[in-house]
Amino acid sequence: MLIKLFILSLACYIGESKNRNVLLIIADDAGFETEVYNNSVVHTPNLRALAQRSLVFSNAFTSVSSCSPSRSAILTGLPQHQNGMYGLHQGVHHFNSFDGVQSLPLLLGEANIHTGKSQSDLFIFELSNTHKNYFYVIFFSLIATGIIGKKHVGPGSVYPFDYAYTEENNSVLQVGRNITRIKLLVRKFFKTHKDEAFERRQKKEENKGDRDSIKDEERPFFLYVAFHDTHRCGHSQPQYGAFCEKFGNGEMGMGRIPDWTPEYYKPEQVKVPPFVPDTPTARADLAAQYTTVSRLDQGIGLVLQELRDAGYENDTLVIYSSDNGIPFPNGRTNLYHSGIAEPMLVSSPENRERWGDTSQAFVSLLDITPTILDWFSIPYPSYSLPGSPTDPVHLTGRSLLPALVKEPSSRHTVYGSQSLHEVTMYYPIRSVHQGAYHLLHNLHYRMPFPIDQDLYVSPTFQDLLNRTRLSQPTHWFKSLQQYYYRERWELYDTRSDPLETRNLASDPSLSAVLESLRQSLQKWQWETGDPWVCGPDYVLEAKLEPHCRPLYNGL
Ligand SMILES: *[C@@H]1O[C@H](CO)[C@@H](O)[C@H](O)[C@H]1NC(C)=O
Ligand SMILES: *[C@@H]1O[C@H](CO)[C@@H](O)[C@H](O)[C@H]1NC(C)=O
Ligand SMILES: *[C@@H]1O[C@H](CO)[C@@H](O)[C@H](O)[C@H]1NC(C)=O
Ligand SMILES: *[C@@H]1O[C@H](CO)[C@@H](O)[C@H](O)[C@H]1NC(C)=O
Ligand SMILES: *[C@@H]1O[C@H](CO)[C@@H](O)[C@H](O)[C@H]1NC(C)=O
Ligand SMILES: [Ca+2]
Repeated sequence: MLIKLFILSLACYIGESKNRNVLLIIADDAGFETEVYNNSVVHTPNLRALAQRSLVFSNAFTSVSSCSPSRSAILTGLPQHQNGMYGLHQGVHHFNSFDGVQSLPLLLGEANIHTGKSQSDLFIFELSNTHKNYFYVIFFSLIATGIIGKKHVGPGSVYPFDYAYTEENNSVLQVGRNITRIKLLVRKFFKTHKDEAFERRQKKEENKGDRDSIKDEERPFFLYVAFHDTHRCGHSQPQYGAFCEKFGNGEMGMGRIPDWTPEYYKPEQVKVPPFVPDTPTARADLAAQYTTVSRLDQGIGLVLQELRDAGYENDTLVIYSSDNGIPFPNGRTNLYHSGIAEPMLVSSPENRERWGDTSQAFVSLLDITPTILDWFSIPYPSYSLPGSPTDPVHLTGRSLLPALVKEPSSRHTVYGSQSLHEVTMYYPIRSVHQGAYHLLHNLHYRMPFPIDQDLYVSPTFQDLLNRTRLSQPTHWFKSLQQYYYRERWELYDTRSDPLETRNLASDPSLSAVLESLRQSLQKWQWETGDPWVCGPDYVLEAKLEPHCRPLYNGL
């Protein structure tokens, strides 16, 4: 009886069923230098067009301001201290996520739960769930996964993709910045996808004379396009300019990217973010960054055109964001607002009611994995990691899909966790941003804040060093000394002090705010199995009941 009812409901549902796919676009070190975020200088018509079909988040934050840790957090929903990717993955130091981590591509590849699509799938169904008023069919079909561009996470077994063109087997300039090549790789992904569906249909026809359309045989897909723009280039390929802005521009020795029309900006034109020194050198640096933004924007246009041409526009959730803050002082590698605030566009063809709106909700890149699982109706994973069998892993992020329908009333808090960037750059910070208040805990605040190689050689930072050394005006909002040596606790009122210049941690009138933020931060650290939860004045004794024991070290 139950089964009969189920089949009946399912039959109704099938009538309007369709595939659901995901296109996740992540830029590298990109910020708010776009029309979408009201920068009136830089031209980004393609991002603007995407924003018109998206909900635009103005309070989106990464949990960590470093490439691999952020990408691992995007793809697992777990902060770096929980998934194990403490620092940069590439090169000899090869930080990796723990072997037992269940990443998004792993979960999607193994997913055997999917909304019913065609009756031919019913031969192995089971009644599974009545979540969201839909009936679900279990059938043993996988979601096709693809990655094009910068991967920068490992090990391979934790982040498996069916289709992969990344720095692991290609030049990162080609798969991450050559937008013609990226366009062709996206086209190839869709073609491979359709060819596979065609083969499936042929097999079925041989067996059963089924008359489904090709589309009905298609698996859903998750395609991750990870641009290497707008990352700096001066440290690795200085011949192409500070931001690789000359790569492929058609000038002598630069090669050509046929689909890219470079846009050039004058240093006088750029909008200098308030946390960057306003000097001629920094302005020239930003003008180069803007040119690279034009390649990113045109690349996004090409990728979206491929999606449209392949007929997936109305079936595909598109998410655009970036992994960390822009590569300028106070930006990337910092958990200050300037290091963690990210652009974030979410475009759902099924939820058009808020297209073009701006949301003030506090959202985290830790929400991306829960959002994509929700879109595919796959339950959030529940498992234990070998190192901490008593601390079951559960996602602390939440799906963004409800926000696409209605502005959420309960999203005021995001958390941050940074441990390293390069292997030498140990500087653990934990943070919580709740409403107006932003609290940062610099665990080893007596050490100088470390500087990465890529930023170090940048014109802006070299200029800052020179000016400091020569006692010239830096035109920066803080001194290098202040930048290197921080207080243990930093508390900012970001509404009255968006640049985070006045530390209110010792303000007695805010002691209750400070205490409440410290407690929610601690709670999140325990919940996410943070090994740093007791530092620097206590030691974590993890045996039996984990707890913090005092060191009496004067902190
Ligand atoms: C850009 O400015 C407009 C007009 O002031 C405003 O409505 C919109 O929310 C801003 N967009 C973002 C993303 O801040
Ligand atoms: C990269 O890996 C993909 C498989 O994911 C393969 O098809 C492609 O040929 C490889 N490219 C190179 C240059 O080895
Ligand atoms: C970019 O890729 C296209 C297509 O593969 C190629 O023809 C072109 O030479 C590449 N450009 C550069 C600068 O490598
Ligand atoms: C997508 O949906 C819109 C609005 O419903 C429709 O106008 C358009 O033709 C659809 N595109 C495709 C490719 O189905
Ligand atoms: C900084 O000073 C050094 C040494 O005088 C000089 O070679 C370099 O060009 C300067 N860099 C910038 C960006 O001003
Ligand atoms: Ca990055």
